[in-house]
Amino acid sequence: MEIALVEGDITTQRVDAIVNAANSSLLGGGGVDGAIHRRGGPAILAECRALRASRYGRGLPTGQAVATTAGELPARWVIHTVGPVWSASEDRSALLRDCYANSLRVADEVGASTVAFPLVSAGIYGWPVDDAVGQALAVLRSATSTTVTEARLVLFGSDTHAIAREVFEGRP
Ligand code: AR6
Repeated sequence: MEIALVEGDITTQRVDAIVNAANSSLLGGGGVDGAIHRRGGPAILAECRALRASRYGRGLPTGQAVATTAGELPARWVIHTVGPVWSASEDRSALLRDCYANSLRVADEVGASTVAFPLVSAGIYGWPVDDAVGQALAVLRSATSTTVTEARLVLFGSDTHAIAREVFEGRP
């Protein structure tokens, strides 16, 4: 699997699936979640509501992932995952890695070969950007049993992109 780092807006990526940093409600929010629902149109929310009415009556648990249509976006699927809120006193990094591992598994299930990821938890949920990149890369670099051929980490803004590149290249 090729791992690419790009600076940009995930909603414009031409890939099979984009990952959404959602919340358990699956009913939208700010950040990348807000952008995806805004630009993807009402079909995404309609499927999210259906998921809440069926499989996820109590919401999507942190670390899990589920796919819906991508509505009017260039991608075919949105894979919604729920990152953990950053905590300085508790190590929640296993849950953050679960987000990437479970999103890859769902990509395999729907047959998505190219997948774009945002930096899950590194916005409103407060995760330090450098560590969020490290957790993402730990999963993506060790993914062996996936049919995904390209995992694209989409960094929003030049500062975030610069930090991600340093982590990617192993610079201190
Ligand atoms: N494309 C790519 N990355 C983006 C975009 C975009 N269009 N917009 C923001 N980012 P966040 P979280 C970056 O806050 O921390 C929502 O309200 C952003 O700069 O979107 O997991 C949900 O409903 C940051 O680097 O997600 C939840 O309630 C990264 O995406 C909560 O926020 C993640 O920031 C989830 O918080």
